[in-house]
Formats: sequence, C-alpha cells, structure tokens
Amino acid sequence: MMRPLLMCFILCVVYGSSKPTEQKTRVLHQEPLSHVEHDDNKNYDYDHEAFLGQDEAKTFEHLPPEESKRRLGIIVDKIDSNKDGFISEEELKVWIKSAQKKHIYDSVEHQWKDFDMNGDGRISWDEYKNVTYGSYLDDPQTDTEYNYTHMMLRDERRFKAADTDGDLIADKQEFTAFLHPEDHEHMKDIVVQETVEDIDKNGDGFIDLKEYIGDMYTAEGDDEEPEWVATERQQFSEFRDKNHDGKMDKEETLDWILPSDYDHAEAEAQHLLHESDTNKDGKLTKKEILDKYDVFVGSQVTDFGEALLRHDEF
Ligand SMILES: *[C@@H]1O[C@H](CO)[C@@H](O)[C@H](O)[C@H]1NC(C)=O
Ligand SMILES: *[C@@H]1O[C@H](CO)[C@@H](O)[C@H](O)[C@H]1NC(C)=O
Ligand SMILES: [Ca+2]
Ligand SMILES: [Ca+2]
Repeated sequence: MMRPLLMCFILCVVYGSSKPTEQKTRVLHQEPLSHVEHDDNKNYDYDHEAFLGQDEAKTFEHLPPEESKRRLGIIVDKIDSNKDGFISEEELKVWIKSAQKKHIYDSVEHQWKDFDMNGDGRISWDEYKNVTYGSYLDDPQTDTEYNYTHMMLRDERRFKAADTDGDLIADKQEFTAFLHPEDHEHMKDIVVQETVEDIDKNGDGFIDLKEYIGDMYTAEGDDEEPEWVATERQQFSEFRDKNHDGKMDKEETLDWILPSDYDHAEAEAQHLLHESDTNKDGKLTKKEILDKYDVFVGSQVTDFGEALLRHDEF
C-alpha cells in the first residue's frame, strides 16, 4: 500500500518526467496566507483568511456583526501575549504565522492515525517503515521504476534528523518536522542535502549549470529550447551561483530553494496595522481593532446561520 508521502514523491517524479518542456520548480514556497486575491478595494477576504485561517474565516462570514466583534475581542486578548493592552506588529505577525501553520498541524493530525499502528501516541521509525514500505519489504521487487531501498534510506535519514532526542520514535512535533522539513530550522540541512543529491548527477556534491538546467528541462528531439530555459541559465549565473565559481554549493542551494527575502506574515501584519492604527502610534488597542472589525473578520453577508453561533471555543 502506498502512503501519502510516498505517493506525493511518486506523483511529483512522474509529473516532473512526463512533461519535459514544462518548468518544474525546486523552490519551496511558503504556504500562502490565503489563496484569494488581495484587493482591499473589493473586499477584505484575503485579510480575513490571513488573520483567521481559511476555516475560521468561513465561520465568521456567517456571523452577525455584534457576534463577530465579540469573538474578535476574545482573539485580541489572545494575540496580546505580553498583556500590555496593546497589539504590536510583532504580536500580530506571530498570530498570523500561527494561523498559517494551523493547516500543517491539521494535515499531520490527519495522517497521524495511519502511521501510529499501536496507538501509543508516538510513531516509531519501524511503524513508519512498515506502513510506508511494508508491501515492498514483504516482496521486494527490483524491476520497478523506483528504487524503494534508496527511498527508504532517505526517509530514514530524514526521520533521524527530525528525531531530535534520538530515540527513533517521533512525537507530534518531530513527525511534523519529518513531513514538513522546510518549516523547521534544524531540518534545512537535510532539505538541501536531498535536493543536491537529486540534481547532482556527477556526484561531486555541487550543482553545476548543466545539472541545474538538466533537472528542469530535457531536450526532446529537435524541439526548440523554450525561452524560459535561457532565462534560467542567466538566473543561474547571475543570482544562484553567487560566488561565480560555476556551481552551487550548499549555501547557494539553500538560498535558492528556501528564499528568506520576503515574509508574507510580516507584510500582512504591517498592512493590518496600517489599516487600523487610527492614532498612528504604531500599535493597536482593542478599540482600534474592533472599530475596523470588517478588515479583520467582518462580513457584509446578512443571512447568519444560527448553528454557527454555538461554537465550542467561544
Ligand atoms: C507490520 O504491520 C503488519 C500489519 O499491521 C503487522 O502484522 C506486522 O507485524 C508489522 N511488522 C513489523 C515488523 O512491525
Ligand atoms: C538502490 O539504492 C540503493 C541505496 O542507495 C543502492 O545501493 C542500489 O544500488 C540501488 N539499486 C538500483 C537498482 O539502482
Ligand atoms: Ca555536480
Ligand atoms: Ca494605535
């Protein structure tokens, strides 16, 4: 039986190899704060999803204004982590980041029971291996398109990197780092290592221009090279290979796949602050936020669902 991570890996590989002229990306983009367009002239849907998370934003859409404000007030108290009565940009950013991360935790939660075979609340490497590669281990086939031994060793290495206390058993936090390594500082090395190994065909530990292009594009017959390939060559020389020695080392690879230059949560925190900081002192009071509740959570919709008024958390 194929498990989600493996499935994804296979799908990605299949997808990548079946469409040679389509550009594939290695850049691990931050999860967007929202998938809706950010245009405050039309509505504040983007801000609502960034501030509340997608599910919660939907719930708020069906609330009458007074109830919206009441719940927003409760949220404001939670955001004010140092309890000084003001919401700073930093507190707002932390809150937005947590909304952003919530769906990751939900997805880990969702997969958890598939792997925790003995239900002890932890996932051992043996459990993971059994669930993911069990059918292969029972009946090793050598003529498949995929080298499962190789994939298993790679998973094991990543599992060990995520397993910070080294007992070969993952708790929720460790398993989250295993499934979503790009969001964890201590997993960055392994993400870079896996990427370099994928692309570094001559095995010298670096990614040269030929390997870089070869990972994205395979020429087919006499087809003319698409324009983006030329652009990528230029990108490599100008931006990826920063020290201009003709190849990307680990540090240059990290800058490429996990760019750190733009922080969506920070930008959104600044935006929300700008929209609602009436007295322009650089921080928000609860009143300032509630006065602009439509920016944060509010809605123009008028058919409010009765059932949604009874919500556990509130
Ligand atoms: C793997 O899982 C199967 C099915 O749950 C179980 O029968 C078997 O004992 C497990 N093997 C190992 C090595 O854990
Ligand atoms: C599969 O991967 C393993 C471990 O990386 C390697 O030793 C083995 O030679 C590979 N097998 C094939 C058929 O490529
Ligand atoms: Ca190389
Ligand atoms: Ca203020």
